[in-house]
Amino acid sequence: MKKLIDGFEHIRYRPLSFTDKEISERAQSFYQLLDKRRSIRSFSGTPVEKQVITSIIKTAATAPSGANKQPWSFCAISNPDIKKAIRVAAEEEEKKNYAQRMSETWLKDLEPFATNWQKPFLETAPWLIVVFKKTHELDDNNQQHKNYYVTESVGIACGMLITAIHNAGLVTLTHTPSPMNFLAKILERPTNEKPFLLLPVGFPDHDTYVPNITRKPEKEILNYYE
Ligand code: IYR
Repeated sequence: MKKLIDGFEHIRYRPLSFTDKEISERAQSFYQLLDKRRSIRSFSGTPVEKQVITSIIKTAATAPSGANKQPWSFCAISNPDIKKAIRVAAEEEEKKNYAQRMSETWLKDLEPFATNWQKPFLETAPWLIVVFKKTHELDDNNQQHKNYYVTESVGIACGMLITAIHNAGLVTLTHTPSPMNFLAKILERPTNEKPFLLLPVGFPDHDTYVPNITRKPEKEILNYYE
C-alpha cells in the first residue's frame, strides 16, 4: 500500500503486534538480556564469522538519523597487520594520555577499571569495528552536503551496534583512544569521515573478570510525571 503525502511516496507501516502480556514479557526479558552486558578488555583469539559482523553492522545502520542522512560508515578489520598498526598508534596516544593529558581526578576515577595505556585487545580481538561519522557528504563534483544531528545519529547507531554485539553472544568495549585521527589515516578514509568509536569485537578471554560495579537505582534515573 502506497500513497503520496506532499508529493512524496509513503508506504504503509506494519507494526509489530503483541498482546499486553507479550509486551510486558518482552520488555522485561530484553532488559534482563541487556543488563548482562559488560565492557570487556581481554579477548580470546577465537574467530567470529564475517557474516556475523555484517549482520551486526547492518543492525546498527537501521538507526534513525537526522533527515535520514545515515551519516556513518563502518570499517571491520580482521587483518593482523592493520590491527597491529592501530594498536601501536592507539598506545602511543594513550601513553601520553595516562602520563600527561589526563587529570589526577580522571585517573583516580578510572582506578576501579584497572585500565592503562596498553591495549593488547586491539590485536587479540578477532575483529575491530571503527565507526566513522560523516559531518557532510561529498558528491561526484566534490561538493559538500551537510548532515544533521550527526553526533546524536552516530551515537544512537553505536548503541544499537553494541546491543547487536551483545545479543549475538559476543563482547565489546567502547574504546575511544584520544585523539583518534590516526584511524582515518591508517584506514585511508576520505576527508569527510571522522573516527567516532573503536570497538574490539569477539569472545572474552577464558576466566575474564570485570569490575564489580552497579547500575544506578531506578529512583535516581527515572522520573515519572503522570
Ligand atoms: N581512553 C583511555 C582512558 C579511559 C577513559 C575513560 I572516561 C574510560 O571509561 C576508560 C578509559 C583508555 O582507553 O584507557
